[in-house]
Amino acid sequence: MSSYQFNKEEFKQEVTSNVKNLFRRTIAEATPKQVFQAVAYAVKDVLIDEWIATHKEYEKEDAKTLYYMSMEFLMGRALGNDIINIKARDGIREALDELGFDLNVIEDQERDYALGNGGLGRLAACFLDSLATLGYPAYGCGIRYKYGMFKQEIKDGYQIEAPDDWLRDGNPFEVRRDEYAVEVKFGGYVRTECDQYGRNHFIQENYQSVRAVPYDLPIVGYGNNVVNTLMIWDAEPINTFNLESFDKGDYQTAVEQENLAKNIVEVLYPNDNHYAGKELRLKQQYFFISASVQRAVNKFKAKHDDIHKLPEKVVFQMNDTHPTVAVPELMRILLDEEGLTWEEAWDITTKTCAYTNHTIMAEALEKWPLELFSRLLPRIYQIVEEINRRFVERIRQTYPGNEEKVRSMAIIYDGQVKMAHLAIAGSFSVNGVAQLHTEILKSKVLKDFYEMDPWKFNNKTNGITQRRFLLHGNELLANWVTDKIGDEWITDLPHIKKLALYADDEKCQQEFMNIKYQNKLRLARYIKENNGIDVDPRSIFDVQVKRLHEYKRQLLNILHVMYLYNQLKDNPEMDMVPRTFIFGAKAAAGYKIAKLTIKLINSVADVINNDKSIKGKIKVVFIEDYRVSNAEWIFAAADVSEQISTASKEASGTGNMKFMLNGALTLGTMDGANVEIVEEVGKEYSFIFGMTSDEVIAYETRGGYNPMDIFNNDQDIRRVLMQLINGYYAPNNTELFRDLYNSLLNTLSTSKADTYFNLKDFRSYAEAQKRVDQAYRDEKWWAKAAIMNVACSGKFTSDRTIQQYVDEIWHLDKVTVDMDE
Ligand code: GL7
Repeated sequence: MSSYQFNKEEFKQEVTSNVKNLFRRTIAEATPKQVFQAVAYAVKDVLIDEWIATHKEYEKEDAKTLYYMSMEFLMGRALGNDIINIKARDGIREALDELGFDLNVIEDQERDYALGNGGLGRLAACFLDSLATLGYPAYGCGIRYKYGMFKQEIKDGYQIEAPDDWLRDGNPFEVRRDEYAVEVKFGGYVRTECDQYGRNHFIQENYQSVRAVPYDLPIVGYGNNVVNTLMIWDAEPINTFNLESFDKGDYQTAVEQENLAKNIVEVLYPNDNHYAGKELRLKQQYFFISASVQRAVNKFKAKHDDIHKLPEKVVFQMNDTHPTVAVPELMRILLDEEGLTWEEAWDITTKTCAYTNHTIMAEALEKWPLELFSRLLPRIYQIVEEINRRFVERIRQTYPGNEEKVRSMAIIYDGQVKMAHLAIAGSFSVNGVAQLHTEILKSKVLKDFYEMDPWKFNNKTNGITQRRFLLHGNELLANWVTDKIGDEWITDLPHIKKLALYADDEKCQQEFMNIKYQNKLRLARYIKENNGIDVDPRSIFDVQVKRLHEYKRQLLNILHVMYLYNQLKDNPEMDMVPRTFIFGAKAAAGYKIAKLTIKLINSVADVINNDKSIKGKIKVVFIEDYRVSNAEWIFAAADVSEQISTASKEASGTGNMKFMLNGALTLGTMDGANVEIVEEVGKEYSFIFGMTSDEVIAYETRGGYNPMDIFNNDQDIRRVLMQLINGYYAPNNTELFRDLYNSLLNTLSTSKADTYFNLKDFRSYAEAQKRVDQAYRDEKWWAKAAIMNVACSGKFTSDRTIQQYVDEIWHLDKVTVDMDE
């Protein structure tokens, strides 16, 4: 298989001529942003041929295709990743050098594609990278939001949200595919018509509709000429507004349709792990699902006559419950447009759809009010009612006389459509995202479903792509690894195990620690530029970066910082390794307690960073606008990876894996994939603390615990808590952090006090933090432990995850693309 041959002179010429054509400038006059655009178009020029060749090959092989349906794809930047994957990074760097530009600066001009909130969206992006690299036919199906995840600014310690106008300068990589536009209908009513053969036809009338137009983005495999597609849908008015309709009196309808189209794709909902029940959100879901399912069926029918064979060629993976309307939408097409019987349609649908559960947080469960659901999607609602009727019938047959089962499992109940139940009923596979998470699903959250259909349930532990999070994000370490053990790890991460041979070698340890130091310098410069704070690259970089959520317990982390600071104030000579506590997190715009936690972190930072008496032993930094592009630098620079969620709450976590791959040691609870990380690297090279998930769940069934006992008996904790309400960190407003204090200690109701066990786990956490401090003093041990973390990260590549999905769920055909043909 020959792959792309980079030609430096040609490339320089193309960039120069792109600058000229796009901006009427010579290369010497071009701004870095203009050069970025010019380079992007030059790279696209290469990709396009491989993209076409890949799809020719899929056609020729008539390969089974995955449609990965997701409301979110948190892609980050494309250019740097793409040029790595076409193996042209060194060449392009040299070419740009010769033109007088620095590749890093050029890459920095690209905006992140932030079409996602956090882990769930980033997982989808890693999966696309692995699918292309492994050569599997796959489409990502999503929404082309006009505004992605908001940009976070910190003003006076508070989070301010600014719109993410990511498309302002256009997107050089996208291709608009007008020829594949389809219509999506909302509202109105369904009229039933009986034909001459006595068959019912269902006709939606008086509806509003939009035109869905797909934009394709290339997803480049690593060194294999495969380019897959992320297809994101834009909405347009079905008829451009015209005076004629005004005359006809349809003015109102025309305006409404125009607004509908404009609103649907306007913005990504910034909620992570939280269901808000907004009508527009349901519109977004049906919009992109209907469009994607129509496209998939049309594509299948263009090549095949027998719709019954759909499951042999097509599989839909639903990324959480957000795309669940795919089940009734496929049913609608099979029943109403293909004229199949219910039994035939259901058989095909349940062989085509599969569902991944990503959370057990009750507040994240999607339950749409019937009124809203039936008004917006009248035909879909009829179908869901029939699915429910048959499903309940089956429950009653399986468990005669047990109405409790109906209550807990029905799809429609209590005036709501329960999307998780619909997803399970309509799927042939239901998977969790880490061993512990899947066990909790089977034994607790989805127990009844598991007992009725155990064969559906399976685990697929999440993974991450080492191409972005080591090869791109940490070039120094990547080169070092390749020097030691060769470059197989790039496409076969378990190879990295060979590094274990070097873990005891003192020279290697020094080299490793020196690379870590260089990465810490790079992050320190970033922090200085963006936050104006000086941090000591010789201090321990202790990092918690992820969405802000109570269950993730950033509060526990900052309470511990406050405790440590108290100790230092009491005893300025206290012997401790200097520590930089680094935070990065966005809070959902409406999540008050999360936003207050950000303010607290910044207030604590202000006090501590300006206190000369502690001689810089502690620094606290809140990195503004945490996102994929700066995350790559942060992982590279971390010594300690904070993974401190309340056990049982974090389904998997994937940041934990990115830290490990970059040689940070995990300070964490036995939650999510932390359990498997510890299993791989060993407890001796991690810092584990806190209650187990069984203990947490046992307390929860008993209605919680009483944090006042701790408050009364532990004076260090009491002191920290009092500092939340005595103005220690907010001299002008002693009430500022009252809500945080109350969330921990609510004296009116213990069941609402400290629901995430911050205080319960505090001592155990502080003790683990002490072990970190002790361990870091032994530089050789630390280097060895860090190298062992890298060496044991092989399991956590998304290549492994994808291969398991393929082997056990999707059964896709692998394809090779040869550019010589
Ligand atoms: C999440 C989980 O919270 C997270 O633990 C997991 O790693 C991720 C991907 O499986 O999915 N579930 C969820 O609703 N969000 C997540 O990030 C938003």
